[in-house]
Amino acid sequence: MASKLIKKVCLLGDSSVGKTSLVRKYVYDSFDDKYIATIGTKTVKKELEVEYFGKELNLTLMIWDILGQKEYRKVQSMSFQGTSGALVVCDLTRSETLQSLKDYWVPELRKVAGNIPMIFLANKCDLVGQEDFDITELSDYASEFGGYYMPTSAKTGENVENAFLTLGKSLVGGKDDASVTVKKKEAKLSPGEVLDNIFGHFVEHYGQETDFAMAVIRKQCNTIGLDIKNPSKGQIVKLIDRLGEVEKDTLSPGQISKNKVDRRNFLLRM
Ligand code: G3D
Ligand code: MG
Repeated sequence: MASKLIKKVCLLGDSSVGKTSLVRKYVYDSFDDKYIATIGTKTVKKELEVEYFGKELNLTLMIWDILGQKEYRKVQSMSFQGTSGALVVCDLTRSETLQSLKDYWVPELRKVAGNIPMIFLANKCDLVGQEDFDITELSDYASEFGGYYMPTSAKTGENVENAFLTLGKSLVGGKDDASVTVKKKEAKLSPGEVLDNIFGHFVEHYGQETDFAMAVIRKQCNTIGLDIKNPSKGQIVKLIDRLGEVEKDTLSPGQISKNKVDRRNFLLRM
């Protein structure tokens, strides 16, 4: 069953960079959610599915569209409270909006919300030929904070969904309550049960006869020196890596990395 998680995120940046347009494009093009009445800022809700260690996670974003006018400092910093992540938006056609992120928005956000995931957006990328700065200036700045940046257009939709999804993923990828929520849902596994699950998973996905697949597993366990009755965590990690190596002959890179995630997920339950 999918775990549920609710996170608050903010859009911030100068007036007219396109924050409200980005939210509209994202929320109303896909789903017909309605605005929820709030004080001072607009909030919309959007549900998305993200994968976390091979598990489906139902993530609800509470999206706060914050007033861009700098006179509203109090409202802004109140709005930042409790936010888990942010889309930090500038307008590619106005370089002063990038400068504002550096001078005002990012420092203000971090003062209140601390070191949270941020995705940096250079909006209005559809206005080709009207750029006022190069996107590498944004990527240089973003690299100080984890490096996520992308050109977006609320008009054409370019990267709009991607921006929110990337933010969503970064919220569950970190060391926060997501891992706790996921793990709590499932019963603990003994080391033997973890191995049992990993073996079964390998046999199921290897695409060879069961006895042949089991022989492969035996060989890898022997090489590692893994004792079936009393495996250590480190040995299981090694086994997962080695099985991934073996699969290179028969499976696609995508499938191999998915398998690894599934198998590590068993280990997480130990
Ligand atoms: P804000 O919420 O950050 O203040 P808005 O910004 O979403 O209100 O957008 C400000 C103006 O920029 C709007 O124009 C909007 O249509 C335009 N805009 C927003 N995003 C884009 C984009 O990606 N491309 C282009 N070409 N225009 C965009 P108006 O004229 O209504 O003020
Ligand atoms: Mg707005």
